[in-house]
Amino acid sequence: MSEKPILVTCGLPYTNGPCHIGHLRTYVPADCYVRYLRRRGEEVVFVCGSDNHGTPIVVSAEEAKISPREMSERYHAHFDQTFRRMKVEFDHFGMTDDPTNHSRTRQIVEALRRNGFIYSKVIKQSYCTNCRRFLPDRYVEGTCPHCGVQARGDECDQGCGRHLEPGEIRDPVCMVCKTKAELRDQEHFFFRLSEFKEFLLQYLDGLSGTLNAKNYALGWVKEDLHDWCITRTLDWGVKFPGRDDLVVYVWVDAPIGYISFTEEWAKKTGNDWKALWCGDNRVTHFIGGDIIYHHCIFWPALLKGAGYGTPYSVVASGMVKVDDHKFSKSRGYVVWTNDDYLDRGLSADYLRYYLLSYTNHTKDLNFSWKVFGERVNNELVNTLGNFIYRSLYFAHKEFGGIPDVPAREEIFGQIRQSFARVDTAMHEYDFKVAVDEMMALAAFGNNYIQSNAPWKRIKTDRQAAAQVIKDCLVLARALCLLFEPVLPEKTREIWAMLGNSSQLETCILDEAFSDLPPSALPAPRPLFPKLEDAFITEMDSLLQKRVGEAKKRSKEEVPVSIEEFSRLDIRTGKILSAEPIPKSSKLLRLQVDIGDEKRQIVAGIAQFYYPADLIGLPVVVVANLAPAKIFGVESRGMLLAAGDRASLLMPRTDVPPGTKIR
Ligand code: B3M
Ligand code: ZN
Repeated sequence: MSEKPILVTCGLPYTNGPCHIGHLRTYVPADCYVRYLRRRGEEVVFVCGSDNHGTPIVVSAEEAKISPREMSERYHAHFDQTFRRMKVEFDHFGMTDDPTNHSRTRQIVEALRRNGFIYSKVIKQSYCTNCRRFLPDRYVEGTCPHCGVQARGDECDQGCGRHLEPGEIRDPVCMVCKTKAELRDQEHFFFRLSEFKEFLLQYLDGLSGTLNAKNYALGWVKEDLHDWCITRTLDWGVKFPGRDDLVVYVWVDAPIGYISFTEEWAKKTGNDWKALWCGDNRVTHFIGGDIIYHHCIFWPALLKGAGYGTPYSVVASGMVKVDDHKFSKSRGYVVWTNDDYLDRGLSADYLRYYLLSYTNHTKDLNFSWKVFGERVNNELVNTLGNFIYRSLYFAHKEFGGIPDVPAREEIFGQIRQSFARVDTAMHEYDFKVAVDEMMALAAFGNNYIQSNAPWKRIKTDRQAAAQVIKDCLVLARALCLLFEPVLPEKTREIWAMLGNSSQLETCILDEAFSDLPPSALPAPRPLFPKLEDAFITEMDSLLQKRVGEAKKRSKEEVPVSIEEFSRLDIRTGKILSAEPIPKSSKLLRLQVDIGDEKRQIVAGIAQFYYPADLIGLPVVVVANLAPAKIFGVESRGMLLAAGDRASLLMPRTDVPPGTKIR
């Protein structure tokens, strides 16, 4: 190949908790893509590593009473092993806390500073007077200034999903001791992201990858871009050059890890990392759909500002749901890769197949044990497995191996067509379509053997039976090559059963097109065991139990005393006026009579009510909620409503506004 090698990376897992199937949504498709390109004969470098810095890790390490480095090493080893077990095989899996990344990060920050893209400014930062420290990122919780939902210090993770700058969060509270934080002045360093608007518009226009990444990012860049504070008051992390009291924000040194890991790989293998990163490159990032902003806006601007080449492609996956619920460890909607899956003896290939073929890469993927069982049994076991086994079994039994007849030309034609369709889908990062095409070829094979019934033909026409079997074996070999990126374990075994002594990982797809020479074959074994209903039911009830326990725990965790309850001033009110808030599709500005006064309340109910219909309605109001500004509009109180469609609570009979709820 005359082109440069392609560099593929995956988002880096934080080292503060075990691998779950939510993680795999990025890694399995990336690994499949890399294997596929290699089967096409392309040169690919595949690197990843663990993300060791940032407050999530410090907070978890503090809880576990170990150092953040220890915590990181523990989970680093865990991810490394788990990925290998899932047959996600990186050429290098590094750590962002290793020296290569410290020095590469400092080099990039210094380059940015030299190029005038970093400035310092005194800002107000949350400070806990009880713990006597500044509260970066996840050390603080409060209300999102954009949407009013409970948020973490650096990100509105439950609400609008926006990135929050230090000091932006409303009503900050210390995560550790729950003390109300105060704001104190502190000098920090900022990256001039706002200067990259023109560059980003042009860059994103030409960006390859999935459309969700490109389009979301374009929308955000057009809306507004503000500078990013890139330092934090923490000990753990990469020291900001010249300042011992500050480290760089984790989202600076984490993506730089992609470069550092390439450097480490290059050193190990005697290659040149610069060829992969500088100038025009073929860097392809696989990420989760929740970190598009970081990869399509912040990261390319950082690279550009420091004089590096910018990534060629960003492939962003949809999120994973469990039983149709948003993935959530605390609510029990989680499936652990080791405990719930691999350790129970389930094949990595089955899960890889499900993750790749359930839905298109950019859509949300739902995991359910029942559907998992059905897909595996109907497709992998009954279609692919059945076809391969029947072909090999019959070849061995009747002919002792591969019969000595040339395969039919139309079989090669069929294979060629399938390969072309798979290729198009793979290049569009549409893994579902690609895998469906593969399975369609297996179904073709299954039909072919069924309708030509060599077990009947052999009784009258041995030559005709030999022809059918030969065609099937040629199809089986093509399927093996084609499915290798999806099912690396099973295909390796099929490859050996087909009498090959070569390693499947070193073969290319073109090998499907030469005729198979006659040779002896060993007796085959069935390779795709069926998943029993009882097992699926057991796994499913395990999950339901976990959800049930989480529900119980969350209720037990915060028992509310009657005193606490009586601190809430909940009363009846009456809506006097209602109007939309410009530029917000969800919010309404209400004036509410609460007895002794009139209150302005902002409520997220615009999608469910016409403003005019609300006027005069009795409502229930929490009157002593701390005031908040939502979308720049002051809100002093909250309406009570039930459910996803915000059904407003109201007294059953007429009571005057201001009546206390008890
Ligand atoms: N460690 C995990 C996440 O937010 C984060 C990814 C870093 S990629 C450079 O998904
Ligand atoms: Zn505190």
